[in-house]
Amino acid sequence: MTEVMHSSHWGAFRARREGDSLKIAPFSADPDPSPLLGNLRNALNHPARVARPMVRRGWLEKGPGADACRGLDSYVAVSWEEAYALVADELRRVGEQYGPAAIFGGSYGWSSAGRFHHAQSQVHRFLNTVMGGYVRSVNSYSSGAASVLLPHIVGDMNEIARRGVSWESIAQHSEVVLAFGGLALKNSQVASGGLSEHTERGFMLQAARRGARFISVSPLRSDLPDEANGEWLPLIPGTDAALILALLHELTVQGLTDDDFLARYTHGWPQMKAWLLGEEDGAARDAAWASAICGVPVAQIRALAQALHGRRVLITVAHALQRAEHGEQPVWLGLVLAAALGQPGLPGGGFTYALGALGHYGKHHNLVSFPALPQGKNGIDRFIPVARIADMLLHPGEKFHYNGRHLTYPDIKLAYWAGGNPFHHHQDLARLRQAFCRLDTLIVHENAWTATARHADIVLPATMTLEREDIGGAPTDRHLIAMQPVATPYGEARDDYQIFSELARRLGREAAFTEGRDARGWLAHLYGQLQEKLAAHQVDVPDFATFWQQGVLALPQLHDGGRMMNAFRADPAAHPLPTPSGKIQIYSEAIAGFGYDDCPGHPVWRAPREQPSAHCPFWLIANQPATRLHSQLDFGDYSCSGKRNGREVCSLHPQDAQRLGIADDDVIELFNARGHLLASARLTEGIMPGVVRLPTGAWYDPVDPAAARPLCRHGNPNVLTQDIGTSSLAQGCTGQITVVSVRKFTGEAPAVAAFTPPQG
Ligand code: PGD
Repeated sequence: MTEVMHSSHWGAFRARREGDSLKIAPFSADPDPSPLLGNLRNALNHPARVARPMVRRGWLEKGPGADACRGLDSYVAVSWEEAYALVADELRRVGEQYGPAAIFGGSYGWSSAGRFHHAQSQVHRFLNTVMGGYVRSVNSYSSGAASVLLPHIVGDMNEIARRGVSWESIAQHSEVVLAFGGLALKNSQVASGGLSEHTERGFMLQAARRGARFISVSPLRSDLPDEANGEWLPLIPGTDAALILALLHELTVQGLTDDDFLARYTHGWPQMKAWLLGEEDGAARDAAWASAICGVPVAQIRALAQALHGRRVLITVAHALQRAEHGEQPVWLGLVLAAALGQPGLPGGGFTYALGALGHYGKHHNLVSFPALPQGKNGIDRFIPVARIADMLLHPGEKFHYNGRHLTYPDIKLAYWAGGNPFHHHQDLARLRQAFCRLDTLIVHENAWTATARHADIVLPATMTLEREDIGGAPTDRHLIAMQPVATPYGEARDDYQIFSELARRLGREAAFTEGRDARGWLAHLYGQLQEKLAAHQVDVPDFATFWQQGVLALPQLHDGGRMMNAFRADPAAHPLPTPSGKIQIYSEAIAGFGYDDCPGHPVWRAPREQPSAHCPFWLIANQPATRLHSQLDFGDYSCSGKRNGREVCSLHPQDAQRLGIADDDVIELFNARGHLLASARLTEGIMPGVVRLPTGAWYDPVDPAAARPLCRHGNPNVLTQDIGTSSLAQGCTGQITVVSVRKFTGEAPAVAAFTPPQG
């Protein structure tokens, strides 16, 4: 086969098929390609792929209904004809009997980079145009807390993350980059829609050579790359809010706050200051107070406060920190710290949310963005915050708090999922299984037999990106990529679009769904819309056929990093922030008015409900993996090369290992009240004692899926994490940290079976 252009969330590339394997060459303009490309090499024909439509035996024999056998049952292969009939009949039944408000179509997940075949968009469009709507989910697992909080206190998250302070500006101007949660390159190597140039490493090197001081506040040393030549400030997981409060206290009592900035550009500093100083309750949030919580010595806290004064300081708070109980607090405090230093709106200074958490952030925007597939109109106005799915399924009709509203969980009968893996992304997987067991029907389109597919009633084999045409692009990526197919579909796999088009036809709504276009027709149509948008700016680009043939289109960009804060600083009256006061809200009357103790009107420290104890003495950090994107292609070459004996690797400090009699490479067991898992031990000084790290993304592989406390033999940390919201404000995902016990596993460790398809 000839070489073609293609793209993924982790980079653009050229690919050629050679037998069963793919030859991949990174995009020539990419200065630092991601090794994740290696996961595509063996993906096409991997035995973990779904080859045929499959129906769970229990569902086929008993029909729709709550069933505790989900996750345990075998599957029966059916023809596409049978599969379409079953799905169409079931959608018709649920639609007629209960209406679209009984269908959950959130279908959260990253799916693949192509913008047309983006599976989640396909599900939404299908349910809107064919079924009249669905119950949706809002926000993301990535930034559930921040995306709700930031509009109350400064503005839309995209303005303060994607359009935050640019990497160029950091390379040129920042003197101190204080990164809560670090700036790990494993995170910025991915961006939804694709990333043709990985530039973070180069920018950090440039800044460090100029003398910028990078400080990574994290329990893990690996959260800052060597190129930053920075410092590691270890702290106890989840305690950044306490540390920042102490920095603010120190700046205040030393008279180092920028009071002119605070008076002119912020709202609520007097309330915050009174609380910091303990004027209300006699409890000063000083260095000694914080040190007892976060484990950073008092002298180090004081020295850091001094080091921030009088310098061009950039504060950033990683996604990871807000993916924890009370995750709103460190985000809010990072902004307050930048304001107290008078930095927002200065070149290379201020607050930028989640820099380096994705390859999108700190980049420039394209002049116009590639149009999204139109979603149609959702006739149902009911939603859940995305990470509340198990609560919704387990507690229909119950009330819950969210962002000042008191909402009710709907009664869902059918869930439709394509392009996501809830048995990867959700917390407390035993509870999630119970929740899914209450559905009448779970329909999943998947490339591969993920744990989600193994819990579904109907599994429809979807093509993977390499097997179809698409267009890859992101609003901050200056290359639009023609994603040309490199292989024919595996087995009987079909495109999500093809599947939905046929279902739409059977349900009498084909024209509404397809608008008379096939996939190529949609690509040409969306590209045509892009052409029109560019033409409005007097920019001519080649026609679709030429673009398709050349494979890449360079797009004009804006240089608008930090635009909202820069304009606000320059003239706050003319360019107020989109907040009630028009200023940075250190105090928010709106949030205070909601009356939530777990997220009051100004940022605070709140201890999490679970803390290390005699039962569970360790903090577990379940962060993003370095060898794959989330759970995607966990069976890929590169992902597997990071495992040991097929199990995920858990890092722990040698002191802890010695005390527990654990050696490098030993199989260890992590456990708590929710479940247990096996992993391979790796000893490293680059982690705080008392903390263990196990990345997410190993496919859930329970020995007994129905056990109350299942054992995952592969090492999926979400068998252990807590399924609670960040707070009543945002109800975001809290999967980043939890408490566990650790011991050496003795006896015969069960072999990993995650990539062996279920019995058919
Ligand atoms: P992915 O592994 O990307 O994870 O959760 P998400 O569900 O997005 O799942 C995408 C799925 O789509 C894969 O199974 C892939 O095979 C499938 N797929 C790919 N292309 C296609 C396609 O074209 N069609 C169809 N039908 N399927 C396709 C990610 C989520 O996990 C996120 S964003 C975050 S930030 C969270 N992070 C954490 C965390 O830090 N800690 C914990 N404990 N848990 C987390 N979960 C969250």
